[in-house]
Amino acid sequence: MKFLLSNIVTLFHIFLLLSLANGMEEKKKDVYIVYMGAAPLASSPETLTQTHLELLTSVIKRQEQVKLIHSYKYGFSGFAAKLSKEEALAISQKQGVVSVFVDPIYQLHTTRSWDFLQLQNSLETSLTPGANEGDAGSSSTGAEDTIIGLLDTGIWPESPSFSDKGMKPLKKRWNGTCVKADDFNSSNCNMKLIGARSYATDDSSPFPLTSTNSPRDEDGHGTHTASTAAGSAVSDASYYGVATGTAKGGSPNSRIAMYKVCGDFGCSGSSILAAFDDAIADGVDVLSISLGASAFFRPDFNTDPIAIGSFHAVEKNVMVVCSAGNDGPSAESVVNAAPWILTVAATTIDRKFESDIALGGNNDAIKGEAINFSILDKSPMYPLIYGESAKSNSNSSTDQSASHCEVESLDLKKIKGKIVVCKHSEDDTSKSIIVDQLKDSGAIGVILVNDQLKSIASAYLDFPVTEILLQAAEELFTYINSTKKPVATILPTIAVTNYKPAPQIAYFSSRGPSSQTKNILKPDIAAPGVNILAGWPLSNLSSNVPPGQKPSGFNLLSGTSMSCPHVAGVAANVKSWNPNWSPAAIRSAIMTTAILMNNNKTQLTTDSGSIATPYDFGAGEVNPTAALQPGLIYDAGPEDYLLFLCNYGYNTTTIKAISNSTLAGFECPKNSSKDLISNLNYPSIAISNLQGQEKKTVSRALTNVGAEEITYTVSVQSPVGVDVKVVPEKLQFTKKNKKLTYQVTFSIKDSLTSELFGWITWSNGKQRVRSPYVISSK
Ligand SMILES: *[C@@H]1O[C@H](CO)[C@@H](O)[C@H](O)[C@H]1NC(C)=O
Ligand SMILES: *[C@@H]1O[C@H](CO)[C@@H](O)[C@H](O)[C@H]1NC(C)=O
Ligand SMILES: *[C@@H]1O[C@H](CO)[C@@H](O)[C@H](O)[C@H]1NC(C)=O
Ligand SMILES: *[C@@H]1O[C@H](CO)[C@@H](O)[C@H](O)[C@H]1NC(C)=O
Ligand SMILES: *[C@@H]1O[C@H](CO)[C@@H](O)[C@H](O)[C@H]1NC(C)=O
Ligand SMILES: *[C@@H]1O[C@H](CO)[C@@H](O)[C@H](O)[C@H]1NC(C)=O
Ligand SMILES: *[C@@H]1O[C@H](CO)[C@@H](O)[C@H](O)[C@H]1NC(C)=O
Ligand SMILES: *[C@@H]1O[C@H](CO)[C@@H](O)[C@H](O)[C@H]1NC(C)=O
Ligand SMILES: *[C@@H]1O[C@H](CO)[C@@H](O)[C@H](O)[C@H]1NC(C)=O
Ligand SMILES: CC(=O)N[C@H]1CO[C@H](CO)[C@@H](O)[C@@H]1O
Repeated sequence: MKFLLSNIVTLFHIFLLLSLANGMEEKKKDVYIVYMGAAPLASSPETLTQTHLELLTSVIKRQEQVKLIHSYKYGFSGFAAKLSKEEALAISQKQGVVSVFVDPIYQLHTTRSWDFLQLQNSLETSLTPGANEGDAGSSSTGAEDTIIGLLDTGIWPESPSFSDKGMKPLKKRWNGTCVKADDFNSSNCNMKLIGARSYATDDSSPFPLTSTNSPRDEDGHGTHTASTAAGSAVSDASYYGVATGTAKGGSPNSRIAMYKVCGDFGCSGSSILAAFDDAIADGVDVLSISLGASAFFRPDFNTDPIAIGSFHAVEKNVMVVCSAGNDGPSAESVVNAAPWILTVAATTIDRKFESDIALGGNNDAIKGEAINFSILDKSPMYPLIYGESAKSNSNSSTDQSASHCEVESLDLKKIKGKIVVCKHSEDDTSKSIIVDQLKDSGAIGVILVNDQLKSIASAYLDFPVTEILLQAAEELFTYINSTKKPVATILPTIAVTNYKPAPQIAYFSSRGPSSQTKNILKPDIAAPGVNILAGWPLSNLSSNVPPGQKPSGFNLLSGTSMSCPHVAGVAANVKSWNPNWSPAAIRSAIMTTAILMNNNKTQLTTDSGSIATPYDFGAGEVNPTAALQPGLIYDAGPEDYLLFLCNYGYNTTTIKAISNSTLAGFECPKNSSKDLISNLNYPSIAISNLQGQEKKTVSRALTNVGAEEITYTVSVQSPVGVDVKVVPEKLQFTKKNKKLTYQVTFSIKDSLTSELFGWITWSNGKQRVRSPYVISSK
């Protein structure tokens, strides 16, 4: 975010030169990941590394230096090394090797990646938190012995969010450490921040990810997510006076361990795996991962570092919570969708940042959204001009380009000293570049007319800008057309709280179904991810500090990156109440207690106003308090996930290599099939490929985690066109029967033209255990 496009170009050129120089004598080598499945119980970490070296040596010809970039040896086995294509192929054929793949670069899930690439001073990522976020079950005490690990950009340890005031020493075993670097050492850690490691640099990587091998956060993202998950309460936090309130993490008593895997160029898969490997051995309880592959790069479960690392984490009882991605609202854009991961979508909160427009004449103010830090007078007002009316005579300039304020299309004399109105579409040059160019050309303010609703308020630090929707622009254009000398001003930003309706699904939040299988419903859950206020480095480097202000130490960001740590905080609280629960049990508690209604007491919608579905929000908006006492849970363990992999299409040989330390005698059932994926004991149900006149039955098992003897009764909410039968309709849990199964049969008369969604709810009169379902013909 802070690095400039020109830096990328420069570094890339240097790299090209270097590789050309080497290329003469040496074939092109890339960093590859060699994944070898579970770490054999019998091997020590040292012998495992020795095995990796031997394997590598066996394929490297000539007198080359043999070097492991990483050796994965605690949570699972494998390594990263520079290899030629031929060497990679040779290794992939060796015994015990599950997969070999080029080290991918993943991205942080703040705002859209194309925004990120278009560089921009990343004003677009900057924006805020909500009145109700951060309260995630934080009233619950406890959690002092729960450790949340984050794979991110590092941490700014001096942030007040990481103060350990009032905390007691950790009571359980912790193998983590705070690594030493030029600007970081163990004195930066305390009873809140108990671990910090860095992987984001490696000399042999073609793109060294950062210049120093320090866990210090030069970006801000990691400081933000860590403080959202488990930051201590900081009163009077604000973004330069906006959104003032107490900033506090979802689980303010939990401890934090940071694993820095991302640098300026993104987050390498080999670093991500190294972080998983250490986090498992260190003893974290919950991992919060706000990054992932883009929706267009579709790695399989055995070539996706996040799927691999999280499988072994979950196998060792570590809960893994991941962001769903910011590639929405297109269907099938969700990533991090393995069934052992809790996948989080993003919603708005009940706060908006309004910068309204006052027009000359007797017009009402037009509601705009943005955060500005500059001062325009309320009166007299400023001349107003539409970009199209300022079109230059140059023959490259069109009505279209001028109306969108492409600067070379404008007659700069005409915009000088005026507020310029510009249309803006998703594919245009980024907003911040257009705004910067207009500012440099002498405009005194900008009104952007967006063709799509964006729930994110952009912050413009030293220039008056506001954004409105196309529909709201009608009045503005009518005024401009009807007046010889139109005038306007942009009013001060106000934070409107109790905004209704909220939550809404954010436009950018990635949507289901998963491109990998339609028989698991993803995403799983939704949480606040728009304009979230949280901790930020106290440096000028990474934050956009308004002129004349000191770095505030807080920033407003948007993305599923921000929603993920909210849920990680809730997961940590659930875990601290129920230390023996499996990751699946914690997920079930969070999903079956989710909220489906907004603060206007109607069903959840997207931020464009349409009714939202489980492909947008999974089981609903996270309910931090109810998740602590779910009554019943859908449990699952490593065997269930192995069975999933059989049904998905992996063979017994591959699956044994992935996980034979858990289950020596595991065999895929002969009847394994994609249809049976729906039988995984998941807290939601997804059935695909259901044709007209057909029936499909799935089974589920519920475990009673509440009062000893209790009866639950089912109720089903179904759309027209589908018949749903649950057998039995009553589940009587006694002391002997803590776990009971039921079957659900779905049948349809006519083939469906689109997916249908419904709900299956078990209730004991007090508690409600609710699961969404989706059925589709394809
Ligand atoms: C799998 O089991 C075999 C024999 O039981 C053993 O030789 C091998 O090392 C194991 N592999 C892993 C990854 O645990
Ligand atoms: C750790 O860093 C602090 C401040 O940068 C410095 O004062 C201290 O001497 C360092 N401690 C060690 C053990 O290097
Ligand atoms: C910490 O390390 C010790 C010794 O290597 C090991 O026995 C223990 O299992 C580790 N703790 C965790 C939580 O992995
Ligand atoms: C129009 O474009 C042509 C080719 O780019 C250029 O030679 C010519 O000078 C331009 N005319 C004007 C009026 O700008
Ligand atoms: C204003 O005038 C422009 C042309 O100058 C026209 O395209 C637009 O439709 C008019 N808008 C309104 C609301 O009258
Ligand atoms: C709130 O709900 C009522 C009726 O249920 C509806 O008329 C109103 O428009 C809603 N308000 C918002 C802001 O959506
Ligand atoms: C940040 O910038 C201000 C003024 O531009 C300067 O006084 C201050 O020293 C800078 N702080 C850091 C940490 O660089
Ligand atoms: C299992 O699958 C792997 C990868 O697709 C393949 O290489 C291997 O030959 C298969 N093994 C058997 C026994 O089918
Ligand atoms: C598949 O086979 C297993 C035994 O390997 C059996 O328990 C299960 O009921 C079968 N499932 C179906 C749907 O036929
Ligand atoms: C954050 C904020 O609202 N900043 C400024 C926006 O502009 C008005 C004046 O137009 C200022 O009063 C605000 O402080």
